[in-house]
Amino acid sequence: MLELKQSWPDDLAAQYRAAGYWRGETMFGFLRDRALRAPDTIAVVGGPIRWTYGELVKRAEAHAAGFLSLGLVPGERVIVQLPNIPEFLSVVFGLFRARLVPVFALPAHRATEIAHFALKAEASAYVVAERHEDFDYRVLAREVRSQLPALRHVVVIGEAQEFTPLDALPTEGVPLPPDPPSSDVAFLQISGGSTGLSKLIPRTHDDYIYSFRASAEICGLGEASVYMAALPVAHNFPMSSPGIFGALHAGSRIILCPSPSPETAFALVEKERVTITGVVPPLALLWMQAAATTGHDISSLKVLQVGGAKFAPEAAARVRATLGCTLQQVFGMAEGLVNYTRLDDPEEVIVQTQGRAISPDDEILIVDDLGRPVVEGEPGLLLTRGPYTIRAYHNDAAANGRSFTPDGYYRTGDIVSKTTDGYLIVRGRAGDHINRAGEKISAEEIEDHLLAHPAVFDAAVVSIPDPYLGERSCAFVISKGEKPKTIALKAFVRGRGLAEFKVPDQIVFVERFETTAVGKVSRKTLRQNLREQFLKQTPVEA
Ligand code: AMP
Ligand code: DBH
Repeated sequence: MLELKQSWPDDLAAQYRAAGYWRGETMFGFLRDRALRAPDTIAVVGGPIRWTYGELVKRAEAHAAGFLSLGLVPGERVIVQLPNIPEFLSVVFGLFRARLVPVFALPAHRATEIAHFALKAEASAYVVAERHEDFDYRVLAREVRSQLPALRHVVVIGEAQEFTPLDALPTEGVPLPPDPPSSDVAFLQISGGSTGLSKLIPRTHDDYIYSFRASAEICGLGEASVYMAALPVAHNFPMSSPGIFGALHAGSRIILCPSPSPETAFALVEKERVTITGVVPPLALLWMQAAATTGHDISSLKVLQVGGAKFAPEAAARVRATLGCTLQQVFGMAEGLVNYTRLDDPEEVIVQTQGRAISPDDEILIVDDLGRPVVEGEPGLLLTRGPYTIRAYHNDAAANGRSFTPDGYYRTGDIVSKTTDGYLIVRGRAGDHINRAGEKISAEEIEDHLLAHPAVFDAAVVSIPDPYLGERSCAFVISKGEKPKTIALKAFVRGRGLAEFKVPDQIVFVERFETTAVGKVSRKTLRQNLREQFLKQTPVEA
């Protein structure tokens, strides 16, 4: 098994410790400390379940014993694919307690993605809930297991069929290991996959805890706060910005919302007196529209965070009037750097910018294509390093070569400009990914799947501005032989075992792709040309 590593140069690590960013806390340790101080405070509410901090820790310890009883040993990787249910927390903290390493998959991921994570992480176990939103995860688990016998255990919350029910695992009688060093990798987070398949992001206890502890402070979380997770909690935004982990660190109450539809979310805001939550821009638009006619009292909501994709200033300007709360823009990435507008920033900053970095030691470089710093205020490529931004992906030398500079900056791929106060404004991006309502899709990955179809000669996938999603995906396809039906081609991509959000929204058949005189054109230029031609012929509102 490949060792899990994430390290910073010694002098910087020493500096981050001296500055009090890295305090030696661990993922299980911070929760245990919280539970010792306030055992009877409610930690999490989901469906009919309400667990106190004390109960959550007890359940996590029981699961830790259960996982180890399967013969898993500390350091082994466990894919966790769970929806917004309280067991997400008890299982994940149980894994932390057992020094097993969660790999966070989203409920939307399907066989191709799960198999990729399992292979790259060399996972030996997979935890799912029996079903969620009409999808049976046991069917998915069966498919993945048949491809990957190394995935020895499937643990199911609910009716397990041939797999292992979480409930049937022993809850004691297995010795638990001592706490890990806080510089250890605690888990693997998933990148949105801007080129090719998603990459695995090793985050340490030290760096991740710093990011969500500081985030909780920026967001004003305390024991009286009620944080609602409306997006899938495995995603880095609702997990850590400040998310469920930041909320637990601050001793707040977490409400797990099963679906972000305004009806479901507003009902929970009213019932649980939610004070803060986070959504992606398309949901923010829906919520603002629904607020006008809702019968629910959402006046407890003080902060609406919006992030994952660019929030248009015109929409941002309407948040306060429609929802009666403060907008906080969040521009972050699972690789590290997170920027926030501050709650007391002037309205203009809140509306016009994507915020400023968490840490005074976040280094922000904005450069041109040749790597030279741009003139202050001008747009350029964002490079960053700092106390919670990774230096390397797991098990992916090619991506590491592309994504990090020799002096350790992460190349975000985002094009930003910076105000004189250090606030970032996202202008676009360099890479060829589609940011579909905050879900990142790699053009290359989808092109590969289209090319697997016998009637597809060539394919290029581009982003098209979409008034609702921000961007949608459009596949330009040259067919060979008989032209397949659009619907059949979409079904084919879906049938390859991909998350639904990756199925092209639109397919346009073309006769050929333009090439230069020598008949050569880079994929990047090709995608750009196709997008421009398409937009010229079919103007769309952005
Ligand atoms: P990932 O690396 O998969 O976690 O995706 C992070 C990417 O999402 C960033 O690099 C941005 O491209 C995009 N993103 C996140 N938040 C925002 C935001 N508030 N505005 C614009 N883009 C965003
Ligand atoms: O899009 C993201 O990945 C993201 C957005 C907001 C993120 O990782 C985060 C905040 O932490």
